[in-house]
Amino acid sequence: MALDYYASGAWDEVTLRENRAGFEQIKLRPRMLVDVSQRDLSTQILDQSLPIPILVAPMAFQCLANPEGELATARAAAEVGAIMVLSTMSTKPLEAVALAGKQSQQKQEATSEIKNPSWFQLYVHRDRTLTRRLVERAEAAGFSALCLTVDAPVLGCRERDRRNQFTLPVGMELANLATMTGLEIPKTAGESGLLSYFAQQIDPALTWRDLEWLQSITTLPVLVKGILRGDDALKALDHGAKGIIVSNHGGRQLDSAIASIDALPEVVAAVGNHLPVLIDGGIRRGTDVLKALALGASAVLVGRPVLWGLAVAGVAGVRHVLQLLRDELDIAMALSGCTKVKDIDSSLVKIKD
Ligand code: HOC
Repeated sequence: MALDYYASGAWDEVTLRENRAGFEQIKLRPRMLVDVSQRDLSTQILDQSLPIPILVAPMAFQCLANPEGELATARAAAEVGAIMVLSTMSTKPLEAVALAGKQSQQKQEATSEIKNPSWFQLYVHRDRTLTRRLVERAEAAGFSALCLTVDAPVLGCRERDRRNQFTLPVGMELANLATMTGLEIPKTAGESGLLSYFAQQIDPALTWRDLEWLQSITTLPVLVKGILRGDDALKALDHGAKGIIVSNHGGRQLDSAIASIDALPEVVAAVGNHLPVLIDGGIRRGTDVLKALALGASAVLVGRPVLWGLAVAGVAGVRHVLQLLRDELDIAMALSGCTKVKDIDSSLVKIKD
């Protein structure tokens, strides 16, 4: 049940596969005879210095992979210098996750430039008081940005979850919400317990005005996650977004939605001069990170590989996955003639017709 929940996409999982296929169709055009003996993978986003242009994507219910759940991911991410985006639907409380990240970061001299190693992903509840309270808690706990998910007015239909009648095992809860609402994912769901919980709690009436509202109740920058079109990116900019995350929710929402990497150029063309544009969906290798940066992304978010690392070996597993990606990006940059992230430009890629 847990593996199916993490691995699955919506309906026929076309978008899930396309996210990978999109990257595979992009070929690299490396530059030769550049002195690449010194390389620097650091970058800047929203006035934050990042040692690597790789973040951990928000993923729900990480205790399904390891008893330490989000605490382990936060520790490993901070050790490697990757910002972790914590899901509203975490199985450890946001305050504890923020603390775990900070404590781990304080031990790491190399990554001490990150002001705060965690961002918070937000679903907006029908009850706005609840959302406001969550935002206040995230701010108080020291999260340094909010990512508003906009591609889930309703939950996508993941048939594997329905077949499994997905629910959280006894003893595991929505750690940020259960204490505030007393509500849990139904333990005896007819289909997927997620579907019923989501339909009951998350507001399908969200509009661009709510983005303005959200930005008005917080001092944190709000990034909009789930954008696949240039015109939507422009609307996000007009309504106060401080960044865009190009995403189709890992293929878990609208099946047949365009692959994230295929949507990236249009979004970058629309707002790339004004806002940082990040991307998730299908990033499995350092060369994928290079391709995304070449097409104008400021950074990438990695999801499922982190969960696989977490499931195999907890903190060590997540650290290993992030280090692999970092080292692969380093090698890919060297082999492409790039010494720093700013050297990675669109001339490095060729998209097959
Ligand atoms: C209880 C509601 O974004 C996913 C996540 C979390 C969904 C919310 C579940 O599974 O895609």
